Amino acid sequence: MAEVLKIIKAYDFYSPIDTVERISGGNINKTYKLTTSDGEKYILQKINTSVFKDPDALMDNVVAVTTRTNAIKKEKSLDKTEFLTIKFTVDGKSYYSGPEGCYRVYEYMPNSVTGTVAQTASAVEDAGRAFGLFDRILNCGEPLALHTVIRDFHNTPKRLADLCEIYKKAPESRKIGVKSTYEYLVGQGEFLQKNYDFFSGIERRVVHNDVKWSNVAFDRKSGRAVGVLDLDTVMYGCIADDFGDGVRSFAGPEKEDEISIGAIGVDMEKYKAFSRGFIGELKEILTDDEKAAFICSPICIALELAMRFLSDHLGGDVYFHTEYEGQNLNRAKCQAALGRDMEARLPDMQKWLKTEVFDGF
Ligand code: GN1
Ligand code: MG
Repeated sequence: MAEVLKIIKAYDFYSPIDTVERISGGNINKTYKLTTSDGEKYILQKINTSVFKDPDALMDNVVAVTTRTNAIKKEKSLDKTEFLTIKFTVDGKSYYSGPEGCYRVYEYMPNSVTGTVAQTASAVEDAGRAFGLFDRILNCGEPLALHTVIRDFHNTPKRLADLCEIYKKAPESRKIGVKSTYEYLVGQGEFLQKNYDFFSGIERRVVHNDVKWSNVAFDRKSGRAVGVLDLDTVMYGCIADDFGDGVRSFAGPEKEDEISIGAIGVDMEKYKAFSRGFIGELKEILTDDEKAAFICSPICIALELAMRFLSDHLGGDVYFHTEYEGQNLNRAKCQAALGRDMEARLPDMQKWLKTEVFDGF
């Protein structure tokens, strides 16, 4: 906390900071809510530089994205939607860098809350709409110049090769309880390769790359989704990956480390709600290949996350923040079980998308 008090001196908050509150939730960065004596709120984040090795590139992207989204909000009078805004340091920099690490400040989305809104189908549809709108406006007009902040982010064959490599080297103590999940994932190699090859040939677009429940801000009173958070992984990629991520997060179990197998599966009502919201905003710009990629993308993303969580468990929990021993293994098992359930429901999901959302493309 002493560290935080020092960082805030790099900013002019117009009135003194009264309270600093740690916000839980993110797996990578550390987040705090700051409140001034006038009741103004800000978000302070410590950037995890082991994950984001080039903070200049990361913050160049954030500035490019926030500038574009806020310009479009103004131009199109998008009064009901909020976009993140960076607060610059008194020296005019987009982030603070010093011996304490790298920190940045966002203005707080007014009257918003995260995580507390019930995950009902209508809230899911609304959240889908917020992400769809975000992706749509980042892909209109002059193409944005963005850095690739993490290479091979959705390269599932590489994620699998990395997992196999880590598995070979991992101590026996980390392999306890891992075998069946590991073997299941290895068995998905052909499926992942086929889809990765297909996705790689599809139009590159600016995509959010972290479409999950905790990255949606809701209005405190109305409960409507007002905007999307977390711009760290906004990069060029395949828009189907955002759809897949949204499905696995919004229509899967609410807890990412759910261990009760009976509670792990796709909620088809929420699947439909998310598709309506997300695709409703994007329908006009999607190509047939993109639409086709939406069918398998939720399975690919669930398996990708299962591989990432399992690799981190085997490698000693160095990437994702954990709150208890074995959390990454539970997360991996949960995503693998979700992948399996989606596989079984694939015909239903495909039918719904083709007939109800894409008018039989
Ligand atoms: C990480 O830190 P957070 O929660 O925004 C991860 C995402 C995963 C997500 C799973 C840079 O995001 O890729 O989908 O956890 N971010 C990075 O909850 O790896
Ligand atoms: Mg993120």
